[in-house]
Amino acid sequence: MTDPRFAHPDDIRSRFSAAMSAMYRTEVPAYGTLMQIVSDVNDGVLAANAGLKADLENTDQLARISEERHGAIRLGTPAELSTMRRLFAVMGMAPVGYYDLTEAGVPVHSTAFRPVGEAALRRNPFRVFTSLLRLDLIEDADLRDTAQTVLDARQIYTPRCLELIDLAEQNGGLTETEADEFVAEALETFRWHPEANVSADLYKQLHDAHRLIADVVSFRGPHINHLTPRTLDIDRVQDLMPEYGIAPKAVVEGPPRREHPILLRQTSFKALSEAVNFDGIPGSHTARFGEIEARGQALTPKGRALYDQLLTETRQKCLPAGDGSNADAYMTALQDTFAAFPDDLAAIREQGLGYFEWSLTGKGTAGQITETDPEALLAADYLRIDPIIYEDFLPVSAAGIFQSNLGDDSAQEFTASPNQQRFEADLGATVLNEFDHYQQIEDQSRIRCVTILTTGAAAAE
Ligand code: OOG
Ligand code: NI
Repeated sequence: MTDPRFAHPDDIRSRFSAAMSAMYRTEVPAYGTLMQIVSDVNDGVLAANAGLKADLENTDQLARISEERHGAIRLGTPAELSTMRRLFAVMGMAPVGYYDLTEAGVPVHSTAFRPVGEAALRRNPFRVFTSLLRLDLIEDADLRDTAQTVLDARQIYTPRCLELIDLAEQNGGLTETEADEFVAEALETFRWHPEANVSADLYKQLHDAHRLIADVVSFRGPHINHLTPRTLDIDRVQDLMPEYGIAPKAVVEGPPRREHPILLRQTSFKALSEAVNFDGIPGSHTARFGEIEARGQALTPKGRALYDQLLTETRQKCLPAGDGSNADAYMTALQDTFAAFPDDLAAIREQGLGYFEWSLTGKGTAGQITETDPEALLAADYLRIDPIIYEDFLPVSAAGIFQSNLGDDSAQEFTASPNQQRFEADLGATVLNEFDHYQQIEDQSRIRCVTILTTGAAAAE
């Protein structure tokens, strides 16, 4: 339960997300332009589509759309990762999911810190995709040791930020004043540093080993590398970007456009080249970009397996080239292959492919209903179901985003080596399994509705 002496973690998260967005807008002005396009497109979609607007209102999601965004950071050491877990916990964010990206040629493994539970997500769904560098995958032992030494010597958190994390843990929260201070101090960790931590020569060696390694090791902190607003029409925003002088990535990642969106579609604009000072020697680094996403229904393990299978089939037919030369062919192959994924809610439910949330329609008097079968109550219009929105990420899409912003030449062969146990040991906690979580939301919503209709009382959460 929330303690009145303390700022609510959801509020701290909202403040932090707004502060991060303001900072990123000054650091990467094209992100501000992208925000404007997204907001115009979202307004247009809502004005033209009363049904969608009503559905979002009904499920209490309209307010969150314009607030909604995720970001991404890349960390260098286990100690940085475990402190990051404690930092995000102060704002009600927990690690959900494990993503191994070695399979896709990127030497990291990752989780997403995000709010868990309906109320917190509605309040503010801000999340951060957080990767940990796999130094063990650098072949050159000398370079690996040098990188390790550089990383071990840096401190990415301000002393006051560390004190405030301790304080929040000891007291069970932060007062309003402490929370404001915490937001300002935590933000420092995510700021861009034009002064590199390494010489131009070492930067080049790291860069030659993998661009991502240079990005993580060469700087004083894990600069936020992108922020991503949610759009209601991603294809429209993708088309509009060039008109505003922004170069989009070649193809939209994820499933094709559908009547009933599933999972997550994402696209980004190319990273900027930024001036960097390597010990007095001027140079540049390319890492930071902007991204947009469109979220659809969360899929069950069965639905996800079908998605993965269809995506693999598509990529066997046509692998999207970074320069966009086969973008049309890829989008056509994607659309054709995904014809095998049913695009109506009844079929998705019958085949057990997606998760649904149950709610009351307002028909009938709570406590007066004798029918207890949820299916019968649904058929008789006492209950309604809506798709549960996917709040997580997709490894193949993430790899596509990494690659388009690290350069097409950056994909390397690594032996796929998922190591969730190691990741969790470094994190200092286990990650929540996203499928279990969605299943629980679905089950609890159904039980709660039936209990209210039949007894008049809300079931304990
Ligand atoms: C993270 C890429 C993953 C997404 O939206 O899938 C990601 C990174 O580039 O560090 O943010
Ligand atoms: Ni992203």
